[in-house]
Amino acid sequence: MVKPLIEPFSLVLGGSSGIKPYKVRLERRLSDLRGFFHNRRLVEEKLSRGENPKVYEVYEVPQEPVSGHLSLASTVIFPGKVGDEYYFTKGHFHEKEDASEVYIGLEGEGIILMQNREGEVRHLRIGPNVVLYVPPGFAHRTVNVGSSRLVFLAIYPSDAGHDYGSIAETGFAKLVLEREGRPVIVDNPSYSE
Ligand code: S6P
Ligand code: ZN
Repeated sequence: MVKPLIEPFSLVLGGSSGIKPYKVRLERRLSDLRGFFHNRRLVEEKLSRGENPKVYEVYEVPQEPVSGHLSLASTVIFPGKVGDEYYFTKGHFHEKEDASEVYIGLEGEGIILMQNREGEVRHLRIGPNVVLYVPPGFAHRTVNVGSSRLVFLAIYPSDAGHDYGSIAETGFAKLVLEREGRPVIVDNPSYSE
């Protein structure tokens, strides 16, 4: 029999980090998202005034990047906008093309944008008690469209890998903007295939 690499464990959902205990904490500030928001001039103006707000945090329980294991991570996206564009995560493809992912909404209101390599976009709502499946081949970005924190749990193959470069280069084909107090999904004029 193969000796298991790790012992079974459990986590508790909730609290400021979304899961507890966690192993790794990451934070992404506006300066880490330079070039991601559609109004780049506004981002540079804010940064030059010394404004560098925290946009999101990730709390991870990673496993060894080998086939068969699942990693867990909660994400907390703070409420906020750059101009009319809601705060979001960078977004990524999984390097392993057949790696899917499950998201479970814990707090707040969000929209997940999903885009395949052909540039086709899908979107779904996430919030408490929503379980959402991101199929293989779709890059995914989460957008906080509410006025409070958006918190969700992600479960994904620990050998999925993260390709941030493709999205950093092309952007998503759609933007999520506020119009009259509500989120709308519009074409991204600067999307390049
Ligand atoms: C990992 C999963 C999430 C994100 C997190 C932050 O596969 O999709 O845990 O890593 O929401 O987003 P990003 O795009 O900065 O990794
Ligand atoms: Zn992912």
